[in-house]
Amino acid sequence: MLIKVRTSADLPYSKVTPEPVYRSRREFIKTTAAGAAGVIAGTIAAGGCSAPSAAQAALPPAKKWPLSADPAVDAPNTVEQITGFTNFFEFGESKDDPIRYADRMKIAPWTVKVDGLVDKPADYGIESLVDFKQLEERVYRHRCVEGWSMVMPWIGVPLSSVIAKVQPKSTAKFVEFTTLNRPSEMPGIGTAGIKFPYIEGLRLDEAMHPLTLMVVGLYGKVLPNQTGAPLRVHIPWKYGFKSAKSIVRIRFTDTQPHTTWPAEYGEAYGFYANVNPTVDHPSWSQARERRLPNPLKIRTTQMFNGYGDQVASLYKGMDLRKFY
Ligand SMILES: Nc1nc2c(c(=O)[nH]1)N[C@H]1C(S)=C(S)[C@@H](COP(=O)(O)O)O[C@H]1N2
Ligand SMILES: [Mo]
Repeated sequence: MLIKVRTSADLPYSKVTPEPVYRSRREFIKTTAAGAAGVIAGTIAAGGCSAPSAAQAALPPAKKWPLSADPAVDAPNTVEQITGFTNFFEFGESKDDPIRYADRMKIAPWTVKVDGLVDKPADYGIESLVDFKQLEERVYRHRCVEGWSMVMPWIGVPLSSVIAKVQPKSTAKFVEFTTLNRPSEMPGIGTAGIKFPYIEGLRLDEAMHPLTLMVVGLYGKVLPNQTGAPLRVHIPWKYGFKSAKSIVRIRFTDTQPHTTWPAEYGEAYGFYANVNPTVDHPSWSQARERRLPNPLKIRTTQMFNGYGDQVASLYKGMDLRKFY
């Protein structure tokens, strides 16, 4: 007789570890590391729902970027892994809500409002911001605050090339990204416990850094909706939450933008959010990470997610414990 033992791996992630740690003030449930690992493995294995790629339109060819993560140790995750386990609270709080509901979002037509301290403010179509003849595929490490990491072969253009088209004024010091807030297509709006629209931001020199990517695709195709279609950023030396998805407005300003996570739970999430193994989250150590899909594969977290030789100079003289 086979006795089925219910393990933590059978539980949906949402039942065990509410990631949105804004809740931790109220009702945070602490899980053991091993328990959480089992749950993550279960969620990915159950992977469940549909792999998104069949219907996605193909992109023009992208140049392979030479400075990829080391392919020997950093094999890219599959499209199923990347799209099946992610945060996009507009579709719900669980890692597997976005793959279930994100296809409700209409991504065409799409305009991006560019405003603030900029010489060419306008409502732009995507093709006027992104040069689809210059696409690059960059294999980037991705590290989340909750302790997991993946490797993602994003396709896009340097954000600096987008910014150059709209010409910020010399007084601009920051760039703010506002993302789509459309309750009729986004069932998490109204149920997820954070305020919408989701807002992110960067210092202008971070935004102009050659590693910062404006992403439009994944594995040769336009972005699956739950990864932030049609336009999202990725900043590989920062925690995953800095990567705003489904951007509808880019605003240039001389003051630090009021971004979502520091407003919801500032003790845990700072504006900078540089990957830093020595600054712990109130609920988690940041010294190690679990490379999905195998949560038992534990790695040491690297300062700036391993991109320190390229980005550390941006923060010279700053106390990175204070500006976390
Ligand atoms: N619009 C929007 N963007 C968002 C989020 C969100 O809820 N809404 N979540 C953030 C968080 S918390 C993470 S970890 C990353 C996850 O997506 P990725 O794995 O594709 O980077 O998206 C970020 N961008
Ligand atoms: Mo996150």
